[in-house]
Amino acid sequence: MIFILVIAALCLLLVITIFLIRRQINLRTVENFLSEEECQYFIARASFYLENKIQSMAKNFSRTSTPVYLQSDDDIVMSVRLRAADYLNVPEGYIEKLQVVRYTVTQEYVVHHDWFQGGKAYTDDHPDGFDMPYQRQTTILVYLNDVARGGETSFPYLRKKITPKCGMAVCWNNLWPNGRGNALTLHAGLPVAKGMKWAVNIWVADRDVDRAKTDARKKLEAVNTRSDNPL
Ligand SMILES: O=C(O)CCC(=O)C(=O)O
Repeated sequence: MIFILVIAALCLLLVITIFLIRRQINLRTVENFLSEEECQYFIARASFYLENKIQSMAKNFSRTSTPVYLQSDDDIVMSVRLRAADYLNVPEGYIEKLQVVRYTVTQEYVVHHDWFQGGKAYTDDHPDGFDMPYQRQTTILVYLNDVARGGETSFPYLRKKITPKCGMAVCWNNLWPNGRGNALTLHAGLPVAKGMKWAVNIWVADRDVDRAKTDARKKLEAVNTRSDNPL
């Protein structure tokens, strides 16, 4: 009898733990987060950058898809940024530069986390980079088209696979309540089997992104100045 009670208690504990983890990650989808016109606009703008090779791509061996960053310099990009900020109830400055990703057939992004594990930030005046001065608290991934076959976003620990749908957003929390990265948010963009896949990453930080980078740069410069000074 005691044995059965212990097993039941352990099962209950497991169910509660799974429930709390799922609630923390809060993986959800939002239909029509972007309109069809906005999706087409994002694809056209990213295609222009890709065709004219305006951005040089850093090599990343876990991703065969191609990323393109969009400047926040037009009304449509700005209105999407404001919509995302409003949806999460954070200031617009918490949102990183939007990143459009394009996958052709067989391309994928293997399992990874969106939160930083000792990553670096790179700017023109610090090409060698400096420690990431913020964390990505939330990801909003919006699909910009329907994919003919494949290209699902897979969350192995959550046993979830999401099929891309034009305009639909997938949203989740990357961090634990103490601000540390949650390893259970591991996810992948599965290989595209037919057609193309386009999506936009809207990464939301835990603080103002530009201010965090400026503060970190200043701190680094202060340290460098001190170490240059023999006194
Ligand atoms: O394309 C997907 O489904 C996932 C994309 C992703 O995880 C990323 O770009 O960081």
